[in-house]
Amino acid sequence: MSASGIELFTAATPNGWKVSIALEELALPYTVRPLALGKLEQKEEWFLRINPNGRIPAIIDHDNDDFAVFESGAILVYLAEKTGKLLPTEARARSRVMQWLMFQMGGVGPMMGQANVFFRYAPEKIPYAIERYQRESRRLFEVLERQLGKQAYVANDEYSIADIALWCWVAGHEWSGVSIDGLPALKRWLDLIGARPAVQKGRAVPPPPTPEERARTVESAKKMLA
Ligand SMILES: N[C@@H](CCC(=O)N[C@@H](CS)C(=O)NCC(=O)O)C(=O)O
Repeated sequence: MSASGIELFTAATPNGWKVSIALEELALPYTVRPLALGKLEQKEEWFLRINPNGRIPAIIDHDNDDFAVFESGAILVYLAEKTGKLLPTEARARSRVMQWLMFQMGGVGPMMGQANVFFRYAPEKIPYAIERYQRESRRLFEVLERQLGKQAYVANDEYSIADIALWCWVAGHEWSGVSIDGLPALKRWLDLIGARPAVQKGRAVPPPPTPEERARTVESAKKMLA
């Protein structure tokens, strides 16, 4: 366990990247503790004491009496408040960031996550389930398209934790089998955020799993779903 800075418990997934990207953007010192999801390390007792939900990401802030935070949205808000960056203080601008962050946490993330489950991992292909989650994800992309047709960033006219949270999921649209064809503003925004050096650095944390590790994660996900 590190003695100072932020300790990040993570894996190479959209929810994990949200936090490593935010840490890079905020230039906060951090150490990475990768968890082997395929080996169900996230369900071990020691980790449940950090995140009772047994999922990544989670952080421990060693500069704040080892305070632990779980849920990626809550971690983003914690880090933004700790540094006074990526979350405006003016009430309405702040509310807009929270609205789009909740839109990601309650909508885009769960819908794309379920699209991944039924499109990629489920032992049985159930067209109704695949189509339901892909269609709902596409509908949410169209909501973003309308918003991004009006302004450069999702919540306000400046980059925020809402862009980080949404980008991490939407950038994986191909893996979820959801097209972004005919959504030019969304495409523009994907490229804009994806070109940021901190986004590229954070997206590479932890290094992507080897093909064997990835196969093990897929197998373990299938077993959990069986
Ligand atoms: N709402 C949670 C979702 C976390 C989540 O689903 N994490 C996935 C990886 S993206 C995970 O740990 N999966 C392994 C498992 O469910 O055991 C958050 O945003 O932090």
